[in-house]
Amino acid sequence: MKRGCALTKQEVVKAILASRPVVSSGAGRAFAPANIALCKYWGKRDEELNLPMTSSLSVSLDGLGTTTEICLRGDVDRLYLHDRELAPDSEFARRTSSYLDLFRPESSAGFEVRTRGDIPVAAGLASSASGFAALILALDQLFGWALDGVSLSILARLGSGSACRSVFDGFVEWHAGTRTDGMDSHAEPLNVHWPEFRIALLTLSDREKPVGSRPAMRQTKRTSTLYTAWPVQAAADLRDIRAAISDQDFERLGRVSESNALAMHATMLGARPPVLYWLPETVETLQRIWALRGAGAAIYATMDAGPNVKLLFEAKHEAAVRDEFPEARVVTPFERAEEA
Ligand code: 2P0
Repeated sequence: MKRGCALTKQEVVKAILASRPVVSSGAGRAFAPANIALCKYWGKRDEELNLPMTSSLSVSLDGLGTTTEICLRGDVDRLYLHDRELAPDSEFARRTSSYLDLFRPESSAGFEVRTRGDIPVAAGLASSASGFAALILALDQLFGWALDGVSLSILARLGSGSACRSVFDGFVEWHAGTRTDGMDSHAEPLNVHWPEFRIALLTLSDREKPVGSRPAMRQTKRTSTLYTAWPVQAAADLRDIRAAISDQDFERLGRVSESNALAMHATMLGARPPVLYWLPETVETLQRIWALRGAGAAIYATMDAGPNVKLLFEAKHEAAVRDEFPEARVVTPFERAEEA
């Protein structure tokens, strides 16, 4: 892809860390939440820097996410997931090490990284979002950079686009930005609390998906004529969702979020060859949700790059959701705000 005068990842890191200390405080430890997009990120304008075609808006899952500890040790990276060392040639280790390359004080320095997550990966929650967000927050502590949220969000994006949203809690908007260096492409928290807001995670299949979201996005953008409609739709949906959040108008929020997810999947179906993440159970679940809605309960669905379904609803319908979907994991994104 022609990138004009865009920067490399390393140049972005250098620009952000220009005046920061390079001293290790011994260790860094941080938690970052998973996030679910209500207005989706689908398609990039720059694949090197993970710059999106459109802005997106998510809600972070309070308490569900990744915790990472990091220190400098030895001359090779050692990565542990739930205390089990990962093979250096595993996909996770290779991706993490190539991200860590951006931050080594010397090229011979190795990191020891210990990661644990309570993310139901099988439920289709991207662990890369909370993973790279926790990693950059832990690096910030390790090196004592004391970076602001915008800088941390930009650096998290270099690991995985959606990770830039997981640097913050609650509702979070990722501004697509227009600059080729991506310095205006970062997330921002909306600072709205909605204690009654609920998300339920439904695992319909834990089989590995046939195609990862990264190649799927690329294929959709390059070959789907339906994708040409996506930026206009996403911009309109974002405005609607922002307004619905500000008015705490749940039905509008649910209606637009569900349509936005379905439109994203429609762009994938238009790709050649098509990308289809849905299973028969996905359709069946949507129809069960629509039946609940037909009976008067404001329960909506959203789906990401996988067959599983996330339900959006308010506290007053939690009993109905638990009744219909006893296997669902119900998350209260604003729990802490509720306690405060
Ligand atoms: C989202 N997804 O907004 C959308 C909806 C999947 C479907 O962000 O290539 O893992 O690392 O920037 O962030 C998944 O994309 O992709 C994603 P990269 P990422 O949540």
